[in-house]
Amino acid sequence: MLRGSAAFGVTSLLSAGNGTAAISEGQAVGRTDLTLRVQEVNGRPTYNGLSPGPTIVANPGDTIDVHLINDLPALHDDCTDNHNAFHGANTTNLHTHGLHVSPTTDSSGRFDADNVFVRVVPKDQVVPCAKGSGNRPKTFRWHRNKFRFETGADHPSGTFWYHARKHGSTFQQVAAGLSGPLVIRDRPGVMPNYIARASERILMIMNQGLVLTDPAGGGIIDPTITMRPGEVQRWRVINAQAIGNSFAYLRTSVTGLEIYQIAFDGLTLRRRIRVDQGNDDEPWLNPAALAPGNRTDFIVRVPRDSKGGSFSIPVIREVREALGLSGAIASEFKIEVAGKPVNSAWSDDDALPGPGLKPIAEVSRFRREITFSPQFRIDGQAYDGEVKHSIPLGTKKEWTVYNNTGGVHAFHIHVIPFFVTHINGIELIEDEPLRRWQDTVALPYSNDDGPGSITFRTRFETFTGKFVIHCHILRHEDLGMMQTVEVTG
Ligand SMILES: [Cu+2]
Repeated sequence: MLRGSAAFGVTSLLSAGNGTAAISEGQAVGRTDLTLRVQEVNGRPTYNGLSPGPTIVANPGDTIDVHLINDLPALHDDCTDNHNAFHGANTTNLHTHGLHVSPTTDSSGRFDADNVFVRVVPKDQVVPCAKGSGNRPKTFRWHRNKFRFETGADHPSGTFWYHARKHGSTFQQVAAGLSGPLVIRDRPGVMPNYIARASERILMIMNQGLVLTDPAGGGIIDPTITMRPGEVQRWRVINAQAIGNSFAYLRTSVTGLEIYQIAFDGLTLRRRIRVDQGNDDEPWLNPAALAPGNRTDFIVRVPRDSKGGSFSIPVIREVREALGLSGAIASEFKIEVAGKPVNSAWSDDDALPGPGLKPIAEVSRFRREITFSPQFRIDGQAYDGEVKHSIPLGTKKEWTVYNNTGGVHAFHIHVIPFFVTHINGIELIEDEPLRRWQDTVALPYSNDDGPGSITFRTRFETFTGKFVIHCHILRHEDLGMMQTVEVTG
């Protein structure tokens, strides 16, 4: 089922395909060398004429080369006195969200890696501020740029994504659809058989709706997925929304389907979690809820004796209910069970291999606190480009991030995941599903008891250089809710 309108346009950007992503282990359809041409179609930016962009698939240890070409028209609007206002609307770049890769250059120093400060401007863009205004002229690239992302052999397997991430235009460009899936394949033999053999679907929750992505780019909005009795599918779900309180829930109030969560933010869990269909809690207390930027993988099974039928899974796309607002924005995700039964592999064993990351023991000597504060500031200050956290390479840290505002925010740190241990000061016990690795986390808002908070542990290793922490409600980031971190070697 297709739905299209001039405003959203994804249907007109559709490419051929059935949405089946052949990315299970050992299937060699990965693209680790690709060109992304940023082109305007029907007044909005796309990757190669499509939105979302093509799925990037790599194995752990692969190098991903992306040739980014900016074919948007020149606007000459990069220079501004206030860089925490929207500016450089057609200037873009590329961020590999969740990958543990260099935040500066590749190992040869020749190519940019996940460097968020790079700005790829349109071909004939005039950038007068590039001349000695303190506006980092070295970070501008004209018309095209080659990014090289080198993953390590020990890089976690899982569901990541890429998106435009140029401060001042991030919100507009991601909201318009400049994003795409990025999958690091499972190592052969690591995942249980029933997951390794499941057919896969990648779903992106975008401002345009719920999109069943096509591996070549584009997709189907608010799709119908067909499953046969006995079939097992893996759904990789990415919350790529950029609007206000765009926390997403799959309200899996579906009888006749078994749905388990097997990974969060690309990192495999240590045991699968049956999705609690009755969990209406705020997003920070619901393991299957996704803040903007989060991903989760589900393994879904139709019982073999299912008589078939149509199911509809509402996807609540905003946290408005939790905030006491009415009129939730929802998408419909339809499942059609039909056809001859199949004998898909299955297991009743809940054990999973885990993320392959070393646990971090108590790090009480290295505590740090930051506060998301009103007017889109952190610690009372709007983003100013100065290093706020200088951290020696190899350091372990425990951070508490407070939210001293009445609204929700989403804390994200580039290039390294973190392990959440406390919510609102309450320690999460060992088997609590919310005690887990992630790279983006919903920050509870303040109430009469004081500010909301999240506490996590992380280690700053492998890479030196500057990168950022920021709110992943991207409009907040553009308006200044960001700080620079530098890992020094
Ligand atoms: Cu925010």
